[in-house]
Amino acid sequence: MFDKVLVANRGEIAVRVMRACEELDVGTVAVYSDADKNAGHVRYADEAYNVGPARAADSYLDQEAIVDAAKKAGADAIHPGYGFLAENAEFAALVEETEGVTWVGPTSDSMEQMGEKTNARKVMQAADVPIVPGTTDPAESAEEVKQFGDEHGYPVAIKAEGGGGGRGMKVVWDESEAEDQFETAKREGEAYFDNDSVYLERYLDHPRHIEVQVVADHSGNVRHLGERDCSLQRRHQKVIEEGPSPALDEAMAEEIREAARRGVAEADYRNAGTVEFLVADGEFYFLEVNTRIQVEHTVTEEITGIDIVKWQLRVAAGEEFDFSQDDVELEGHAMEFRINAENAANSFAPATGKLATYDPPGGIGVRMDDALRQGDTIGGDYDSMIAKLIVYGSDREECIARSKRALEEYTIEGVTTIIPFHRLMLTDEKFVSGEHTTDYLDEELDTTRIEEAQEKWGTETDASDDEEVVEREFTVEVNGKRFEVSLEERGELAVAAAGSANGGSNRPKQRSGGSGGSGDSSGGSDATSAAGDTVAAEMQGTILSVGVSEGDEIEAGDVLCVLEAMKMENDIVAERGGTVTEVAISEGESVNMGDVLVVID
Ligand code: MV4
Repeated sequence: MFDKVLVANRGEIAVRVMRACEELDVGTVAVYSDADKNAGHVRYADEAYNVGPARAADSYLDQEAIVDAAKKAGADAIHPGYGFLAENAEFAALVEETEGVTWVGPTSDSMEQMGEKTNARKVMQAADVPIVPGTTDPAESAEEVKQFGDEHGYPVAIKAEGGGGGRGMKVVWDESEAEDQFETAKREGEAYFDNDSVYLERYLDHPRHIEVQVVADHSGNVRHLGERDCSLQRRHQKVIEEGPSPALDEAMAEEIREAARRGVAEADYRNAGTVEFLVADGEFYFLEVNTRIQVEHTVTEEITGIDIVKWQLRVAAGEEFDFSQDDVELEGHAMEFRINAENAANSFAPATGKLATYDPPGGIGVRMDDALRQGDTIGGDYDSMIAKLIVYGSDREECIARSKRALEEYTIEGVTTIIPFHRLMLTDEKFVSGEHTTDYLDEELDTTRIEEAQEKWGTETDASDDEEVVEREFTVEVNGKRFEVSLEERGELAVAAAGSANGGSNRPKQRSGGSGGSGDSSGGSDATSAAGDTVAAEMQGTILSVGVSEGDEIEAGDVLCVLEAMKMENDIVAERGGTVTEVAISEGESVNMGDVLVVID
């Protein structure tokens, strides 16, 4: 076993991995950015190294800085957690090539192979795992899309070879859309994944999302640890995960679990991974493999009693499993509630603030995975998840009842969270009956019910009296769908006077401090730059593509650029026409909240 492990991550997952290390009597090394120097994972670790400024691209994603920290600390392994570099095959290879440091995860080759979606589909097919009807080679033309549609029917999904998660899929609802969608899919594949290759699948309507946890050691032993149902998602972001799935009968659940095992064995996979499936019309189909520990691994740990992270460390250190597949028993039911700093009543807009009160629940069957304490500040530098509440019950009914109790106990004041949303879901007929599909939140749930829940169960989120609270309205387009987003900016204004290219709808509304006093809601600066209105970034992120050039004549609705933030692609859309007088960003560039993107006259 290792002497010392560097955890190349932050927040709750960093503490989660360090807890496993502690139990194995392994030393822990944290890395942190300037924004995290007092963070919970730094407090928890035996030692900690600064790897750079707040911006993730310059710290948690800086591969050389992470490896240098491991060398400085004398760490003999690196665990990546999830997100950041966890599925970056190039980083895995860098660690594999670093003398004396072991990568805790699948090999970089496995990550490459499973990351190439058509290859993953071929491997699964070879293992007799059902795949979504479609191609296992790249599609070369829109004509192929039309032929596929003629043969399999519409809708057709065009998927990016390098895509995954919530990214890289275009749906062709009829033949007339084939040309445009094919070109868009290739262009976005190139922009987002540096790979314009795409493949085709029959689009399954209203599927459920079922995933199987697998672990494999170096002797080729492969174990499944049961499935998780992740069908409650919002814009491809999981919100509540549970296991076992309420939507599968035991026969299909067993079939899916064994299919995942066969596929992982065929791939000669090592360490922990998750095999994702779609379930529709009584059939299941392979979707993709995630080559990392997932946020929701906790659900599996609660129903099997197996510490997955410890087994990741043991397997990476060369140990074999000391349990057979028959020893894996799924007992009871577990749910994981992602406690995000978001305003669910306002399109789940990210929220920030100081934790005036942080009082998590406890008691039998209640697990908190977090890295926070009262008084900590939730900033906007990283993703919005601040904790995970995992609840176990002897069956789904007890799990729901216990979850209601735990969420009622959970008191957070000073920042808006989605706890009221979770409490609503536990009373929602579709969810409680287990009949929800992946489209439910995006297409069916009445948002007024979320507002009512927030009214009923929301807590004080007023900024401290001396803090300025500025509310800004934005119109963004996500995957072709327009959203009115109102973002609150607290404390030092990132941008004193970002005017707007949209005639004012994102003009800052200056409100007095305290609990959102009325203030002058139409206030805020009218300042626009001499060259015209500036369109500024409202959140930290990465420019995926730029749609305009200086001198362009644009119209309202034109996409100025695409900003990736919190794992979502956000089209930044001009709200009114004009001439582009300045393009201040370029593809691949990271931007901070308030950075000027485009100036329009
Ligand atoms: C699909 C699909 C329906 N049919 N593929 C979304 C992102 C990527 N991981 C795959 N996704 C989907 N692929 C076919 N052939 C529906 C989705 C999908 C989805 C899948 C799982 C969980 C949530 C989802 C939300 C929207 C769409």
